[in-house]
Amino acid sequence: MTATASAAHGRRAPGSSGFDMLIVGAGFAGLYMLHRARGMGLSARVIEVASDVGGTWWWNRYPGARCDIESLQYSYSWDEDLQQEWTWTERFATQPEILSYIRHVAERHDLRRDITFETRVDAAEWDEDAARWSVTLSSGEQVGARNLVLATGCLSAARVPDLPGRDSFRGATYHTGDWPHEGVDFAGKTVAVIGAGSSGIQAIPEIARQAAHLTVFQRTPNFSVPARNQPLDDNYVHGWKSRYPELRRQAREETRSGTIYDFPERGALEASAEEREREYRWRWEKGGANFMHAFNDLVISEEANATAAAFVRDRIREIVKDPATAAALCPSSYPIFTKRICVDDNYYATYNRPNVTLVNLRETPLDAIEPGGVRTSAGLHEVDAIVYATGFDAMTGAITSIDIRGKGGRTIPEKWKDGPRAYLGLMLEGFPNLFAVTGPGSPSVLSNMVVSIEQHVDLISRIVEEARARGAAAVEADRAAEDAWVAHVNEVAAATLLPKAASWYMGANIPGKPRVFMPYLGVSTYREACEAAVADGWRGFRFADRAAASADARAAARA
Ligand code: FAD
Ligand code: N01
Repeated sequence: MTATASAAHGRRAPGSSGFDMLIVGAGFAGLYMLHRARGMGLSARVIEVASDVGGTWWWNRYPGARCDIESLQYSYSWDEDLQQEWTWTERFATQPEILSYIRHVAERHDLRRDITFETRVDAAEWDEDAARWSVTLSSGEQVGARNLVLATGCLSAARVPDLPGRDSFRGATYHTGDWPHEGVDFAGKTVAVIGAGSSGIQAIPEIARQAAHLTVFQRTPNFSVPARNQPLDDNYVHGWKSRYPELRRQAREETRSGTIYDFPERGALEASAEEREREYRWRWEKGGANFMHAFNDLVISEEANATAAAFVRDRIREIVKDPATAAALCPSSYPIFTKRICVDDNYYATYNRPNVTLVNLRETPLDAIEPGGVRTSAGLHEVDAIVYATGFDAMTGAITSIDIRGKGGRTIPEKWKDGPRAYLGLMLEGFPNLFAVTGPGSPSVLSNMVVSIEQHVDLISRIVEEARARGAAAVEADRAAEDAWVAHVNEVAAATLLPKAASWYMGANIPGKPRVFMPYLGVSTYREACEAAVADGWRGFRFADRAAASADARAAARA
């Protein structure tokens, strides 16, 4: 390392000029970033508002919460011993099991000693002269950081809609994404669940088993496929563990979603009606999101897509005994797979229980929350508790809730007023040395997120290494490259049916949020695009020259 580079990036004690890297969030992303930063010899600290590690799996403790990507795939690949030693007990792990896995990782790599818990990052300001971020914590402390990594999560800003009278309710209220740690006992209670997305669909069967009566308030029905969750058998686990490195490589480099499924060989319209039925049927019986991969044209052809949607609607009508309830549960206003597919355990059959009622808010809209319950145009539904399964300000909410000011004092909401923009979904022009793990414009929520997180963290590490090798104090996305990437993300989405649903992918669940398709479709193609940019002399990245690096040395000397 050159003398200049070492001045710019060598270890410094926090409190002098701060850290080489400050990481916001201690979920899958923040923990791996910390591990990599340590490996590069950087001084690094994680700031986490929760009181322990886990991110999503710390917050979302609602009954029924589990992953919908098989546990053997929804896990880190960077610690070969860990992936051999860890035992997943079920095909789709429960929230407590995933949380204990993440805790185990934190202990195994002694990560907690570099994490500050119960502290929020409130603001960050780019200091052009010093070429570093000045970060304000909720404790009032100011911390300097050369690099600021937003490992803040795509689905971490829980959202309770601003319903009239919301705060007047005299019973207990909960949000699935901020569930009490001591659990909730619904026995003997009348309960309302508002929302029927993935969280609602997982929670509803569990709450129905406990509550005296459960009323589900549904505005838009979702498509859901059965999980067919089961204990993992030893042979299956051995099959994975004996080929882990190769299977992980395949997931990263050869798939659209970062997950290995039974991949399709042809389009739905190339198959006869009987062949389609057979294909859908065995996937439905096998369970899981594998169903989505029955044919290779399901997200590009409306006609093909309609065959899968019809199959699921037939299953709903088969399972749900009351025809009016079944009709209300059948989605018809958007193509299947254009909202995140839900994966359930006994969801539709739950509506056959005598203690469960579905209220179709399209027929009887929700007027207000009152002290005694939920009022729709048909009258008051009196309840003891309300569960909001109303989702998140996805992908951008956690980022924009931090007051981040880049070059010239520009804020991210100003930059994103027409929709989020980031080069490769990772770096923002005008915000040097700021990285968004799984940011908008990257595969993120359209993928196995652990795979996408690992790829982003590895790429960030390479960018920081490259800056160090060049003696550059700062690296920033190039405006033209950012424009081209945003156009490409839109072009890829526009070639599919994905923008056709009013989904949270489009920002449609947040009033006033620009309607832009946020994630990038394609894990392997995304990885190729990143690698091509690196191979092409770091195309799209502007590394500051050595003069800027010496500004850093001067700033460090001043401190
Ligand atoms: P998170 O786990 O969200 O962690 C971000 C952390 O940042 C949080 O702990 C938060 O408290 C902290 N934070 C945010 N802002 C601040 C701030 N200003 N200051 C301090 N701390 C802050 N993905 C899949 O691929 N497969 C699945 O099966 C799957 N299941 C899911 C189930 C549920 C119920 C939910 C909600 C999401 C699921 N996801 C799934 C997506 C999941 O969010 C990711 O897989 C992954 O856990 C995200 O990890 P992360 O570290 O990027 O973010
Ligand atoms: O949130 P959502 P979620 N009045 O936004 C309704 C991941 N995840 O927490 O569609 C009435 O999908 C809203 O209705 P509508 C996964 O990526 C994964 O369920 O806007 N209803 C909808 O029904 C997932 O996609 C798992 O008409 C209102 C619901 O609330 C993402 O997290 C499990 C309303 C919100 O659904 C988010 O899922 C859980 C209002 N004012 C989560 N506002 C796995 O299984 C909102 N709704 C892996």
